[in-house]
Amino acid sequence: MGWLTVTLASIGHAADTPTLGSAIAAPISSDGVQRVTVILDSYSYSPNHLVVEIGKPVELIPTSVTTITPHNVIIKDSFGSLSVEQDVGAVRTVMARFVPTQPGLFPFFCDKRLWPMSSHRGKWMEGILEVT
Ligand SMILES: [Cu+2]
Repeated sequence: MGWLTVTLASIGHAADTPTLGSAIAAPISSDGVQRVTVILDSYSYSPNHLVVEIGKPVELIPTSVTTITPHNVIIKDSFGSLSVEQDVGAVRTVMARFVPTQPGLFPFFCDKRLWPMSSHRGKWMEGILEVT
């Protein structure tokens, strides 16, 4: 405790809160899918406030612009209706499909970490999925 605890805690809290950007509504394609690209960088998602409609399929296209650091996208809720866990390697573009069935605000985040640093979520690599 003491010095070490304080030092690690201060590393893990470079910022006070994540800064949410404008709410971006996922556009609905002609095939009825809400398709949206999210750019991953160290340590951010852009956009980081996504709005999707309940009951319609969502195709999330995480696209990494980092050259080394792996990231991921995790979205879970207490109802078990959301269960996304998608790795996104450096410079990779991947896809995660799901159908939101519960309205609400759900955090999405990256839990990758380089020990003993805090997780990327601890560096505020997180956002909000708003299901309306
Ligand atoms: Cu990450």
